[in-house]
Amino acid sequence: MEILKTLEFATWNPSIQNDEAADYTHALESGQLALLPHLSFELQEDERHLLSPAWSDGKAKNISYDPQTKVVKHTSATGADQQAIGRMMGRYADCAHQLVESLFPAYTKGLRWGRTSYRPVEADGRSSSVRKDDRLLHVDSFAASPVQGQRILRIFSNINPHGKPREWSIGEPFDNLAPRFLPKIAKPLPGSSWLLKTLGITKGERTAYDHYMLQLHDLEKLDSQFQKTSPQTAVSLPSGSTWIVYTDLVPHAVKSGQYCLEQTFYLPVESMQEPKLSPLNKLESLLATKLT
Ligand SMILES: O=C(O)CCC(=O)C(=O)O
Ligand SMILES: [Fe+2]
Repeated sequence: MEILKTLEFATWNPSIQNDEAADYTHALESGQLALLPHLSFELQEDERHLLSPAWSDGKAKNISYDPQTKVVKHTSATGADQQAIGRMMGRYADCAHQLVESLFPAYTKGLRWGRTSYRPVEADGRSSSVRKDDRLLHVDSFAASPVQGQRILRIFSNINPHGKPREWSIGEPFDNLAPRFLPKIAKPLPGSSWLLKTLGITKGERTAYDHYMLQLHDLEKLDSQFQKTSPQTAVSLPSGSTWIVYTDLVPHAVKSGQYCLEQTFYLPVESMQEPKLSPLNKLESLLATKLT
């Protein structure tokens, strides 16, 4: 299977035929990264000053925005600057939403909003703990925010003003990875999900599915042999481009790049065109047990 599915669209709401949509949805669900090299998110004149790492709070990896409450977090900006960041990220959230609804119309009903992120800091050389280091190959799983089986669908746009690509690595398919790591993962402890929720460590219940996915994420990052020797393909994501990928399925790592916007959506497995292709279904088959 090709890693990339290149789509030539240059608008956020292209109109496409049903069979085209089914084809794009199949590509995405199979683990291809949909790259739109000509779809750029344009900043407005009064947003250009937002292109600086100084707007990060220096602690969190990314500036974060909630499209539903419109709250901006993890930024040093205050007042009018903070409002400008919120407006820019809100516009991006709307564009990403239109794009998903246009290319994958079957998702419209099930799609749930996640956060928007703005990444103004150079990705190469940010210091962080191994578990938080996205320069290491991993599938996404969020320790504090269980998805309870839902898919993690993410839209990224490289808005670098100096033409600098964002460099990613893509690892081998989930079907190769999961059997390699699953034997090393212990079952969740009885009562642990209740405890994590009660202590406020997780927002909602960490299901068995979340447990296995988080362990998979952590074990991949912590395994230096795996990081060194597993097959990886370099993918260069040009400035002025947009890409869409199921990051819970496709192992990825960011090697370098600065100035990126990202929108997260969650999708129930039942809303997929081919639910069989979900990590939930794959893990349940491998473990021969229900995980949610
Ligand atoms: O910042 C990036 O390009 C991707 C980082 C990553 O792994 C993620 O956001 O899940
Ligand atoms: Fe990731």
